Amino acid sequence: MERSFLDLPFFAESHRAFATRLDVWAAQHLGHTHGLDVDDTCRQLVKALGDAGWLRYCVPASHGGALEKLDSRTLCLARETLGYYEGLADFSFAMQGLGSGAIGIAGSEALKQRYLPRVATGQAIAAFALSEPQAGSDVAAMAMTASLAGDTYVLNGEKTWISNGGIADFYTVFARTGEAPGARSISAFVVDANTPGLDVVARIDVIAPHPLATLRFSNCRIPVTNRLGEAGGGFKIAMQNLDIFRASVAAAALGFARRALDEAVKHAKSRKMFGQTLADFQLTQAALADMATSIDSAMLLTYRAAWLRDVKGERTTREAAMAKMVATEEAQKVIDRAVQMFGGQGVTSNHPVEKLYREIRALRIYEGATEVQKLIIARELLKG
Ligand code: COS
Repeated sequence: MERSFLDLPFFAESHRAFATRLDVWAAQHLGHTHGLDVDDTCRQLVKALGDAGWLRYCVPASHGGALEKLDSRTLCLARETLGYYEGLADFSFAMQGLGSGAIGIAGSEALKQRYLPRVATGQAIAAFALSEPQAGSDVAAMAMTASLAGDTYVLNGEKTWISNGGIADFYTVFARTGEAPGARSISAFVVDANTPGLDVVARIDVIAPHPLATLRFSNCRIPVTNRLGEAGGGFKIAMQNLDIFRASVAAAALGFARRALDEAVKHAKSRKMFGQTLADFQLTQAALADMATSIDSAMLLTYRAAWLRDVKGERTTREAAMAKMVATEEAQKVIDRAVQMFGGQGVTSNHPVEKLYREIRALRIYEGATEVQKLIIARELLKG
């Protein structure tokens, strides 16, 4: 994978070493799960990523992680590299982080001890259950309730579009506890997948298959101690978690786009037509130049957001939103151009660029659609 960008001052030596080690590992170990269904593929990938120690970057060192706290640049480098080699490897890595992030942010010591070390080794699969049928972009509109009854909370409602739904060992769940209207009455919880009253009621097939499901909670009882942080503090926890992982979605898009460009360059240099190679045509050169420039601009936004968070310790809501929007939108264009360059091969099922074409689409929607990122950027701008 192209790695000259690692010379930029955004990175420390440890990042360069990490990216190089992961690149070598990914080139050797990914892409060997053909023929398995999507659930088994993801289970195997979580195990492989856990055994090799990569999932330790998803949790803090105090609870089995590799670094003192989550490092945004490392998460981005991991997703970019894994995305380059295998979309589901990136997905499995990212969900361990997103699914356990709220525990790291606000969980009690007991919850951190119970879940995070197992996330770091791949022994437990994590999931983040925020969206509902009537509350996707508008998180504060969620309807699911958690009512206090003695020393338990009783959960009722539905969550949908839940990644790892069906294979997760536990879910970070957000529900309304009723302290105040809107965003201020949402609380966060950890719910084990085998808790009575929690059912996976539908699996959802999507353009690039991955484990995705609708969950139903019917009088599902969990101990009060499974709440993360204060009652009513769940919305902020969700947003803080998304602030970290949104920049990493940008990085995954970057990995997909880099792969598409590499495939396109290889093809352009070897494909003969009209007595020359595809790369000899100025139209091809113009396309490749646009693709490379899009990738570099997305890369700069992505690692700016990551660097700001790691080094300055600032809230990076605006920068992460810009990175996510630009990187996913540009990656879609880069990949589309690669498909076009490959002609008929480009739309053949399971051709590398055809797979990327399907993989990238959801990234413009999940963890805040492009339109939501625009709202977030404009809000931050106007509030100054
Ligand atoms: N970090 C910390 N706190 C934050 C925050 C952040 N990034 N974003 C918002 N908050 C706080 C606000 O400061 C506000 O606090 P106060 O009540 O103390 O003032 C509170 O949370 C409510 O914020 P806001 O009024 O901005 O909430 P809205 O309901 O208007 O929603 C958006 C804002 C659109 C940004 C939010 O709903 C969102 O991100 N939606 C997309 C969700 C998403 O990514 N879904 C995909 C699910 S995961 S695949």
